[in-house]
Amino acid sequence: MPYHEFECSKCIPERKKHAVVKGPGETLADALPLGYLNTIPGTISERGCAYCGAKHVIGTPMKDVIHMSHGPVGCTYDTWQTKRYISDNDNFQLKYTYATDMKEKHIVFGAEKLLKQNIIEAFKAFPKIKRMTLYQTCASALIGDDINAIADEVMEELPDVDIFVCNSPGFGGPSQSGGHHKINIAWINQKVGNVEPKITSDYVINYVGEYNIQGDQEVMVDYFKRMGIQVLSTFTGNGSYDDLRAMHRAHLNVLECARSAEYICNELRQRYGTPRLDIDGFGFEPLSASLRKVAMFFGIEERAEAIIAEETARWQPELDWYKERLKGKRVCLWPGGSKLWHWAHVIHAEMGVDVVSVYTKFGHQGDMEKGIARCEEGALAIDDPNELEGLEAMYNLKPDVIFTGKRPGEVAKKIRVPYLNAHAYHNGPYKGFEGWVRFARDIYNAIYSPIHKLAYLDISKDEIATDKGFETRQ
Ligand code: CFM
Repeated sequence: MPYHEFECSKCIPERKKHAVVKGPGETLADALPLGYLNTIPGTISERGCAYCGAKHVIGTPMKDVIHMSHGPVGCTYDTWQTKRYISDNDNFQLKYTYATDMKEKHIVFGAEKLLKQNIIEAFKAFPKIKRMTLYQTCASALIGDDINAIADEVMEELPDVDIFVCNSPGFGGPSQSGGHHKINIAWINQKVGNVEPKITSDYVINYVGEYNIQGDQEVMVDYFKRMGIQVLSTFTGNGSYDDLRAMHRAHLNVLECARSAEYICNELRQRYGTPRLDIDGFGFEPLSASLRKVAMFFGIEERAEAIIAEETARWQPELDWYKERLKGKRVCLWPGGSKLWHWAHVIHAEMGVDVVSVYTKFGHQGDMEKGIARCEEGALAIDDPNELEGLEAMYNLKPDVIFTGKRPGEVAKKIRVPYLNAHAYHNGPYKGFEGWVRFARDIYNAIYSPIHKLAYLDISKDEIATDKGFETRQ
């Protein structure tokens, strides 16, 4: 039986079908865990909500915009210290956080006036910024505040500003993935086609599903520019609001994270006939294949080959140095969504590590299928895990390192398992040839850092760490 039952979740029998072990020779059809369902009450899921997926993942990376949440101030918590989608606009989108700060009295009497006052105040405080995104939250959606009407009123009173309204309250889907979908569709419905861009090349793309985590977008855009390609917009990392209104004029949508942004690509294909090409910026081989595919579309293959040859010659020896030292290390690959399949096979092939477990917090079954197909036999695959399941898995699998987010990462440290931040990275960017070497270096440091010796120190026994292990203090 491929399903895996956690000891700690025996009291929640519905959880059983959310984890499987990839047995030898097993077909994927027998072994897919259930996915993208409502979280089972009582399991203390670690997912984000639909508002989080819309605002904190896709909306906020837009750089020249005031991002206003209409709701309690706590909804805006996820910002500077957890999100690292930097921009070349002095990180304006990360430095400032805006909320209308709804309180109980607004729930009773409504908060539309409060919202309008906040929008006008925010534009006054930053007179150079003329664009805003407005996010619905559970609190304002439940009382029925009409944020579209307020946005229209403000745009009439201040004709030089433009406001995008995102109706994706926290309860608008089983996880952040529901919010990805909603904001994709809202953007194309409200904004695409409103601006005509200046075309400067025969090769024009939108770079989609790329959020510039620690500079990923800038690395990739540099390759495209070296190939003579004009990147009309990036959806949305380091992206500009008005560039994204001109997405309809690209010749090709180059899609990086299919989990979060395939919806807008599919709509652009239907409405404007723009083809979609899925690529992968992680790992020498997938990245080289991706650059080749984009080049082949435009018939400029030799330009891609030149970049691949130059970058590989520069970085391959460093990657190999790390591969030598990381060979056979056991990894739990526990990101939120699509990174399980972006990374699963290539970290084994190019860095030598073995993937002993994959999980996804909100991925769909297709994501899990690709992830399981690419990880090692015997690996444990978990959908929407809770904290106790993560702990049990680490005790059983004894990984050398786990790649995950901050919250489960801190839990792992407590049981002395090193963790690497798969979401915001430690010392990124991780995309691009140099980025991939940075990733390998971070894994190496996570595993081999002498700091982990200190983690074994039991200060209640008055021990000290020495080169030979632990000794009682004299
Ligand atoms: Fe796509 Fe992302 Fe991811 Fe995602 Fe995310 Fe992220 Fe992630 Mo954190 S858009 S699915 S909702 S690659 S924020 S940049 S790292 S969980 S695996």
